[in-house]
Amino acid sequence: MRCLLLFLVYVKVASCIEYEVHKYDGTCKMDEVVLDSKSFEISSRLQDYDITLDLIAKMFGTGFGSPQTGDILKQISRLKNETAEVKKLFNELTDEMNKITSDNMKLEEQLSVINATIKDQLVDPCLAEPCYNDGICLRNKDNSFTCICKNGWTGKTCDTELLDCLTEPCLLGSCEARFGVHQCVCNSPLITGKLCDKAPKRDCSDLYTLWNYTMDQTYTVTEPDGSLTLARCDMTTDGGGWTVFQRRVDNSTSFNRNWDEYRKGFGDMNKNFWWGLDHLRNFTKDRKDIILRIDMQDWEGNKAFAEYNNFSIGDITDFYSLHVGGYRGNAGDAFNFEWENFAHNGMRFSTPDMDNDKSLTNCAELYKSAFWFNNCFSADPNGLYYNNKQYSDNTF
Ligand SMILES: [Ca+2]
Repeated sequence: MRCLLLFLVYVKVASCIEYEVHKYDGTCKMDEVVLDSKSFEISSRLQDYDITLDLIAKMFGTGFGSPQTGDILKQISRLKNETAEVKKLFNELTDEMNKITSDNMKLEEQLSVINATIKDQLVDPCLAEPCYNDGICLRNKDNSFTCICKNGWTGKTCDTELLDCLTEPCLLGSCEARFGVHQCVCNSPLITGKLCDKAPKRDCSDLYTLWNYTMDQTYTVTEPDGSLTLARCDMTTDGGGWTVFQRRVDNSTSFNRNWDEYRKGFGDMNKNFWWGLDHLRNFTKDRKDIILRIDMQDWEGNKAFAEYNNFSIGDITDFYSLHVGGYRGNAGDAFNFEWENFAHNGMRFSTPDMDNDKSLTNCAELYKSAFWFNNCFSADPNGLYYNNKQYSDNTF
């Protein structure tokens, strides 16, 4: 294999058969030849300088007639050496650049393969693992997916449990066949869970209507913040489901108590007690359907009651002010009493140590009681408990 060594690089060279002529030093190389015009120009100039230096040297001849001529020839020789050095360096850089360009092309090829793979995987919907409960994901032609669900599960993503309530009973609902599967149908929209086993226990009404608790006793209910508290439930009076917040059956418990005790509650839930203003506030907060009922009995056994719709109380910054709506009953409407100064609706709660009433005196201290006093009252269920017929007691 032969090739010509060319020094003139202005022409396209086709004399290197199977090899390529290196554009910068004219040698034949297997390497790819850089066709960059800038490199070509630099290489050409270096070649020009070399030729020019040869011409100058020729003009001075070979004689060393004068010391100046000798110096000039020495300088020319030095410049030629330096030009050759620069050319060599340039060729090395060019080779290096070719290598980098070649590596770069290989990397780009690899990158395009990787990109294609990733792109393909990105459109695969099964990579997101959309099937729950060990369902198997199949990729469809249109890049959607189909889940093959394990036994007991259904739905597009296998997230719906197929419950056969014929074997697993519904707690607060009934088992009905729907779409070929037996499923629990809950007794109330408030009840949730596949087996209708989740329902609120906000008060005795929830316990009665949702949970079918029918005994008159103390149960656990859930406050709005999730904490548990005890509540006394009356499940027999007028349809049941009543949360009792005050109860007096004898004189064994004093109701002449201070603000903190009325806030937190006191007494024995099986006998005489006050549930507590904080519980009452939580219980009526954000509710529009609470009915307040007051039952009372005198020494002759005569009974009377009063009921109010839309019962609620304010928060502590409002001193638990009383709000009631329409009246129903046979005891008389004390809360919206005809003498305005004695009516209780809208009043703040007062205790002997916390006078929030509208009287110049302190009603709670004066009557050893605590209530939503005005100036002062038409009802005083927390007042002194008389043991004889001189004064009737109130149970409420
Ligand atoms: Ca006062």
